Amino acid sequence: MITIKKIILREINMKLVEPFQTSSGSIDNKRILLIEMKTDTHSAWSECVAKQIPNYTPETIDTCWLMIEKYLAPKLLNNPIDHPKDVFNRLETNIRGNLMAKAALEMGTWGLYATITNQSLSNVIKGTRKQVETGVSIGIQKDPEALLKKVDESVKLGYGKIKIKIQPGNDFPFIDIVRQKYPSIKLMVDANNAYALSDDFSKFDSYNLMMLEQPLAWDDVYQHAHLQKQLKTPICLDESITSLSKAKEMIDLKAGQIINIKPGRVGGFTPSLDIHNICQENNIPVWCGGMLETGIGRAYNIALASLPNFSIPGDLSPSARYWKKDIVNPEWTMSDDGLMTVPSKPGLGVDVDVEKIDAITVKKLDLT
Ligand code: OSB
Ligand code: MG
Repeated sequence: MITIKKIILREINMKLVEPFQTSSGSIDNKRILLIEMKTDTHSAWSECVAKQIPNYTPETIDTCWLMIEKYLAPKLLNNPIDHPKDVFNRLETNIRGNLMAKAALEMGTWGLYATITNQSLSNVIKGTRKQVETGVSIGIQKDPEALLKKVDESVKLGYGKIKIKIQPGNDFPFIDIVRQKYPSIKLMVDANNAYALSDDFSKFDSYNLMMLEQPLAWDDVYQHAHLQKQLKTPICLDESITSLSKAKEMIDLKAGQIINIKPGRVGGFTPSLDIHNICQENNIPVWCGGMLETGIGRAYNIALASLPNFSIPGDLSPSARYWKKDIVNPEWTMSDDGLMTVPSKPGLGVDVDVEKIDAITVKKLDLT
């Protein structure tokens, strides 16, 4: 039984080592919402992955703050929890959507449970991998040569998968220059909704891409089914998979062959585990997406990626790809052969640098 007595919300501001551009906009300075949950004896941190603007999903860091403060935290405070697997349903009761806000709290309870029971996060969710494969997501660059330079650096670092962001006008010459030089690297593209079903997709099939991620509307499954029929390249859904039910829809309609699971996007670990399992039963591989997290959110992603059906390298990069100095110790690092170790220590597996967090906190709220 876990009784949460206090939930602390904080906004911190951190600058990315380089701006990250996608088809829906560019980000440089990041506003980040961190959560700390406390019982009488233990505490755990989690991260809300909502962006500052609603250009990925409808949520933002500000809507999440409001939802957590007004509606979600009161469902957890001083209201005992038997097991973190029960938390998602509790947060779902009479509160629609707002999955990133829910996920931040839901995952925090898994972190708390791991801490209290002296187990690693990976162990708590029955992860099987001791190491996970890394991948890098490279933003849209000004020209193909600039992209190639980024890919050169990434290949040298040993990443297990390279994902490039694309949009109409920044697609084929960019993919082409990379494929010419690297005929066999694991390469994929992410369009973040930038295309329409009426566009010509035939060229994508000539680049031996692992997958084409979310080419059509952010909330669409149906049109992706039509597109998948005319494409050999597997479609991977990201934005439109917001629940187990959406994952089933994708599988039934054959709207995609791979799912990018981001625990923040689906409401936390419990729905992530459900999606992982239904995909495994249907021979649909999954991989763990990223939201440019700090080392705190990364701890949860890496634990999740240790599950058996996370068989494709995720958007899991070491701390240095995002931050000059991360807010955890040790920082997340990768080996020369592109692997990250899944911590076996109890709790998140990394220490949170509270002093550094204090120094960059711009807003703080204690809820009791
Ligand atoms: O579409 O996967 C995406 C970051 C923010 C919003 C959406 C996406 C991304 C990424 C970043 O691709 C991946 C990472 O965290 O390294
Ligand atoms: Mg994506």
